[in-house]
Amino acid sequence: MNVAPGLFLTFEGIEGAGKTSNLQHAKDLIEASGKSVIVSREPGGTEVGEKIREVLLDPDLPAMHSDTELLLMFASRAEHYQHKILPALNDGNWVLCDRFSDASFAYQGGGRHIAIPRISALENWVLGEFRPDTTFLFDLPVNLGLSRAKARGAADRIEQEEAEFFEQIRRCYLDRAAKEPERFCLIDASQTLDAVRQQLGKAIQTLLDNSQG
Ligand code: T5A
Repeated sequence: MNVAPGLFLTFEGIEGAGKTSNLQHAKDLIEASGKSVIVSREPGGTEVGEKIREVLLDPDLPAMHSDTELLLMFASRAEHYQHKILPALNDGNWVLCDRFSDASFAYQGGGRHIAIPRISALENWVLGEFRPDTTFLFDLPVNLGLSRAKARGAADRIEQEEAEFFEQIRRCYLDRAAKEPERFCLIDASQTLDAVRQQLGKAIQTLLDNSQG
């Protein structure tokens, strides 16, 4: 639950789903309504968090234990939440974040098979009861997402995993969306960029209408 005056919106999905491509569009729409917007990302978003991100995504590092990976994600998140997200929301900004804790449940839970209660315990430790107001889940078949990500450039450490890893992540995201339909907004990311933007634009307009009413 977010009790600050600004809204916290997160963008989730498998690799190549189009989150980054659509964040700027969402920012433009919200700013056009007169609101102030901060865009950020995870892992990362702060000076310390970006250093942690470098370690997490470095393709030249030897295999990392799944607990190490999870703890580094939450170390980055603790810094991000305390030093950037919360102050920005308390100042009335809307914060748009490229991935947040749902990614830990999907990747380290669904993908790496860490027990969900262990991830929930970390989430409660780092965030208390704070959760995103709305989570846009960009959903598309794994092969399409991976081919888009591959066409864009060299794979990072996590992108080097097999397709089945990402199938499990996609299933975990969809399960979470089904369990929390009031928070999740499902976007069909297999469509053209214009069509995806239209879906996102409608959902953002609803949020803007509700925030003014
Ligand atoms: N991670 C993260 C965890 O494991 N646990 C966690 O708790 C957290 C927070 C982050 C990695 O860390 C993992 C997940 C990730 O593996 P990242 O670089 O931030 O690494 O990875 P992604 O967020 O997955 O970034 P990607 O760039 O791969 O995916 P996007 O942002 O969804 O995709 P985008 O917008 O960059 O688009 C990819 C390509 O597709 C094209 C774009 O032009 C671009 O070239 N594209 C489209 N083409 C056709 N039609 C469309 N509709 C298109 N949309 C985009």
